[in-house]
Amino acid sequence: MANKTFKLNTGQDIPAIGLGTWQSEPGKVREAVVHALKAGYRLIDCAYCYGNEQEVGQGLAEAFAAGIVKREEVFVVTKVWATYTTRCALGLQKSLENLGLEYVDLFLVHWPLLMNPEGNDDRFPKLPNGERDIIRSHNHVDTWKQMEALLATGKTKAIGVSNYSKRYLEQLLPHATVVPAVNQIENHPALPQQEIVDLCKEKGIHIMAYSPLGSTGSPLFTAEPVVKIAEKRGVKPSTVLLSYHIPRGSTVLAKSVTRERIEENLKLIDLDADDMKLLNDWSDKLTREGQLMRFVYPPFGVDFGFPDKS
Ligand code: 1BO
Repeated sequence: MANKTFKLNTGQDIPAIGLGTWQSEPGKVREAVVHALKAGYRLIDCAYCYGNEQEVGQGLAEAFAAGIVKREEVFVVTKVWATYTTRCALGLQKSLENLGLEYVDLFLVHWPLLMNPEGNDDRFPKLPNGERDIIRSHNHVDTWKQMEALLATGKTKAIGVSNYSKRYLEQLLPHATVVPAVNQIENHPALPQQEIVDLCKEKGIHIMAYSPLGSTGSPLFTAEPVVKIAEKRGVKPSTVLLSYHIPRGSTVLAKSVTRERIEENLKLIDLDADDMKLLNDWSDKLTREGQLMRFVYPPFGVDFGFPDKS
């Protein structure tokens, strides 16, 4: 299962599981990347906004030098941050320099959002009055046109989006010459995002699921259907939550800097139809009752058109 891949609309194979690096503690990311590659991960997900691309790059360089893996065997994903959505080529260049790479395999628009467009490397700029600097009215289709132009540079093999709701995708797709290869979204049984997942499936856009376990101390680990399946299958609740994405045809991102957990997370299992029904029934119940759980809030109170208002 660790070797399972899906096919992108570009023809590239994308691993079913990847190492997430969002909120990975500085000083631990390099070793986590090396260990993950040793353990068998072949996808590393990063972003300019996470502030740790340089460490990821150090881990990759170390793994290449040690012969653990070759560059072409690793699927590297990064994202253009909101401060570069009007300057995508520059955003990509900065990420490549941080990572020490010639190209990435997939470059995503991190959020359909624009901040401080003429600014420097400040990832979270503030206005003189202390409020966050946000420009909410930018044209995200223009951003996509810049992303499309990047393909010809060879500095990314594929392009995609992240945190795009159905509404944003519906705005984008009529203008897209290149259909996004991926939409990376928060996704787990308590936030199935079915409307987005269904539209992406119809349009050939692959889903990458982030925060599949929720947050620290997440109620997902103790949720009845998750525990029931974990007990029946003799695995940890985290294994059930990560494995949930595979029958859905999605790639799942597992974040950890702990050796044991990095290895544990790789042990995906084949959930059967009964297991999936239990999880899907739970999703439906939470949806009906308005109890969906979103652990990653769309930033800065901007309405991104997600159907749940959590
Ligand atoms: C705010 C970052 C969400 C995951 O990429």
